[in-house]
Amino acid sequence: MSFDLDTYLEEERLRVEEALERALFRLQELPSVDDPTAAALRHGVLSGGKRLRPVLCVTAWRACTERDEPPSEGGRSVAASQAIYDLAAALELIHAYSLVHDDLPCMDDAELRRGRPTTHRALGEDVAMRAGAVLIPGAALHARAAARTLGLGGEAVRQVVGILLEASGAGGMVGGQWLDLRGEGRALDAEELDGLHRRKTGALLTGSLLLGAAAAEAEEPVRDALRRYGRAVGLAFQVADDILDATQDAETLGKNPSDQELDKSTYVAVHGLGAARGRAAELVADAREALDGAGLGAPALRALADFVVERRN
Ligand code: GRG
Repeated sequence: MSFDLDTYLEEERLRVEEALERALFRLQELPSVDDPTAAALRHGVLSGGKRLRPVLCVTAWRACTERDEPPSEGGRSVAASQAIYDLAAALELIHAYSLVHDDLPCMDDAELRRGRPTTHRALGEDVAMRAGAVLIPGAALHARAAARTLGLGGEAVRQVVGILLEASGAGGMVGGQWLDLRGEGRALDAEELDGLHRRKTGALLTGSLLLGAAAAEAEEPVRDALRRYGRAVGLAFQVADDILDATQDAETLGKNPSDQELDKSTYVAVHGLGAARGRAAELVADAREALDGAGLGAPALRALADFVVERRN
């Protein structure tokens, strides 16, 4: 029987949205509710998006704990059944900050994100800067609290926070963004392009899988398989992003400017459209092999790997 990914994504997204509301409620203890920073937090975090990173996290957790259905609240406390979504939401807080800062005039100077004005265009540059900064420690603290509510011990809690921060730090997303900015206006070779995107996009996507595995206290071989799956899907995601950027308009994508306008090297520019499509397919096959090798049926993870390269935005 084929996996119904549309229904799965819709149900999971709803749970993630609820978790993000809970996360913002806590974060907004800092700026008073009538401060524009609170509005910027809501604008940056609750403005749509596929919620892929939290969905990957919860799906990996479920694959490791062999729960096929979304966790029901029967038999477990409400707090415990929500906690895996709270943990997963921390990834989206980091992702949201990265988009808010990426769009700033000192970076990509974007006007449109997820079909709406970017946070700084809507609420001001200083406010967007502040909201992004609040999200970074906020995400780490939120992850720690969720891991404790899940009942994880001290070592597992430390792992969870470490995974989140390593994925988003200089060896991961921030380092990748720096390489990206440094590469603007220069033709990168294939190796540089892979290195940049393994950090900029791949690290947080891989971290999403590892976070789910750490929350499930999975064995090392399973974590290795999910790491390989994450590395493959993370790169496939970026190849697909470049294909979409080259073939779709700003209205369909809900964002501008395009990579071409920013004079960025892309998989399409470096390899050509056909070879980029071939690379994406190879990476998805590698992701599936990783699951096979660890004996993980994980139909949702398999369907998500296909979704990453077949998506429309
Ligand atoms: C100080 C150098 C420095 C960096 C700060 C700004 C920043 C940190 C990092 C930017 C990282 C970045 C923008 C990565 C892009 C990742 C990406 C492909 C975003 C689009 O992700 P989707 O398609 O978006 O999942 P939705 O809208 O669905 O959430």
